[in-house]
Amino acid sequence: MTEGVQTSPAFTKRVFSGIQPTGHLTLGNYLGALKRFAEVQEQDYETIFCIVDQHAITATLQDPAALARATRELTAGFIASGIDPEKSVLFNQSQVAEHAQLAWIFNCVARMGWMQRMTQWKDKAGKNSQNASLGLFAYPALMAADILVYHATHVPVGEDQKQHVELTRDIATKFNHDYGVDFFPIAEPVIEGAATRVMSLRDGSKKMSKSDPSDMSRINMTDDADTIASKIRKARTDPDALPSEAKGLEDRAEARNLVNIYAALSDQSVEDVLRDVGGKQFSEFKPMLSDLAVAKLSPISTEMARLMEHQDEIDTILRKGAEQARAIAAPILSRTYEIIGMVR
Ligand code: AQP
Repeated sequence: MTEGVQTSPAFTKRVFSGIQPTGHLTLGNYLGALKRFAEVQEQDYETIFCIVDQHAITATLQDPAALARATRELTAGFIASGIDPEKSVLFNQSQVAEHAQLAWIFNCVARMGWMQRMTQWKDKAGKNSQNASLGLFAYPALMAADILVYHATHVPVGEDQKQHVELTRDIATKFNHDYGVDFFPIAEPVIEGAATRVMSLRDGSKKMSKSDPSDMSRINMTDDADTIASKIRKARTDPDALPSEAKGLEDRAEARNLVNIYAALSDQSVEDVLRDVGGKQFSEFKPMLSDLAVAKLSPISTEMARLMEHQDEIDTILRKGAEQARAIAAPILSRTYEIIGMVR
């Protein structure tokens, strides 16, 4: 057996998660992912975080200069949000070939029917699925490889990625069963906090997304204080005052979204927030939310801008992270090939 690779269920508690460099980071990425990553880094886990640039080319052609810039900006976003490259492995996916190599194996494990059921595939391919890339269809197999090439056991994500982590579990289970091994862990999605699904500021039924054509639908981590305040002032709401209990938000998607954002940014429960703001009109609540968002996000965007002036340092961090990542991934891939019968 390849040295250093566990095949028993006693896997190291290891976190893996990634973000696509597909545009400016949003408040949704921050609350659903980055803020959580910084928290788990301080807990009892090994932590591996990845800028998934190979996923970023699945939906549309990316301008090469924009992709390179977004990769560095996202790295700066990770660091400014509290990911410490001395404590966590931080790198971009394309520097570690093992992701794509294991993804090929998983393309042969996953079934067409599994992929066709993925809601992200249906949303992103839309009505014109014949014209979507094969990469977009196979996206979840690459994501499974991202996670399993490190034998990661825990995957912190926003609500929208839960289905992909479940598919990762299916792939691991089928591989283990097909080859009669207990080799890949059955990774757990970790979906916690008040803002696991931050919604668009313009439409409470749609996820806040980097690629939404309307910039007013999202708060970007690079927005300045005036822009944040203006987007929150113009956010869609209803005419009623805020309720004092969470039950009162049930049929009020936009109001619920703003309260969830407030709760997540202030590290409080929704119930605690409503105890303070219940009865207030949005004309009073929105400025409170703007002040809080600016206070929390400005230091991060200032630090991101500072880091972006030192691109060589960012590139060095990514290269070093990739070396550390390869040291974990290479023996796991090698053992995978042995299990399959691929001569080494
Ligand atoms: N609105 C959101 N609320 C909570 N979490 C979110 N995440 C994304 N949007 C929200 C979480 O951020 C992590 C990285 O996501 P991604 O960039 O890899 O892909 P995505 O989920 O498709 O994010 P976007 O912003 O919608 O990107 P585009 O527009 O490029 O598709 C994941 O953990 C995700 O759950």
